[in-house]
Amino acid sequence: MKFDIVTIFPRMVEATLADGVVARGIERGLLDVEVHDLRDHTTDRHRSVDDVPYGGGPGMVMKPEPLARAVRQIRERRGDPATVILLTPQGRRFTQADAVRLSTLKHVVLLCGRYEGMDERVRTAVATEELSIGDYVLSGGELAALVVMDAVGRLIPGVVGDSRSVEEDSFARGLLDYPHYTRPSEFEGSRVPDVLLSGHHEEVRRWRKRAALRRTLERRPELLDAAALDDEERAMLGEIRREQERDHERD
Ligand code: 6GU
Repeated sequence: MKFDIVTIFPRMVEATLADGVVARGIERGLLDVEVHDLRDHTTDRHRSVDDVPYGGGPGMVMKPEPLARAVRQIRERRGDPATVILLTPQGRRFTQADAVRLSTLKHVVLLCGRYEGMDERVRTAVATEELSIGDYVLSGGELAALVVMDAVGRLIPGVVGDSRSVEEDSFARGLLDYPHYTRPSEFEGSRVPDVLLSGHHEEVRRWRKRAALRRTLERRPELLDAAALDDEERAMLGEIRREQERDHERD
């Protein structure tokens, strides 16, 4: 899978390609990542990528031409991408479902926004979609592009060593993860739940499922509306809710 990232901070992006899951994908020949310096696509002496806003007001606006030129060159050198994504806080919220969708594509271009904003014609004439990674403001799209590439890259078969850890991920099924434990069996007075030491695989499986449901209900109840629960999970969730009602009555 090919990624092309267009940014005014290429070193910031390149620094993250040396380690971690994306680095592994590159080493294994599964990911082909190129970072493009937006300033290489300017034509003026000052290599300007921004200009004052029409209509006045504070801040600068990213010019459309360097971004359009960068994407044109990517098309010429690397082929037509399946999607050109503009990373901006105005975008639709990036979710695991987007990561899964993007992981099926052959070639994704990520455009990192900077400054107060982008000329609107980047959105309409250059990008094919706009994504945000959450409801907070970053000073640029670089970190967001790296988040998207990490979340997508780890779904490419072979990038993560053990594919079971991707399949069993929290969010792969729309629920939060169950608690994990390793040795020692007692740490600062806190013991690992007995069931995990018991060797009863079926009981362990049920304990984990129940713990994941309980956590999701307590911390992110809205996820349960969208999660595809099986019969066992629906029954467990009913039990957990009844337990919680009993606990509240007692308070
Ligand atoms: Cl994609 N860009 C910026 N600048 N801020 C963000 C974001 C993106 N997603 C969340 N906050």
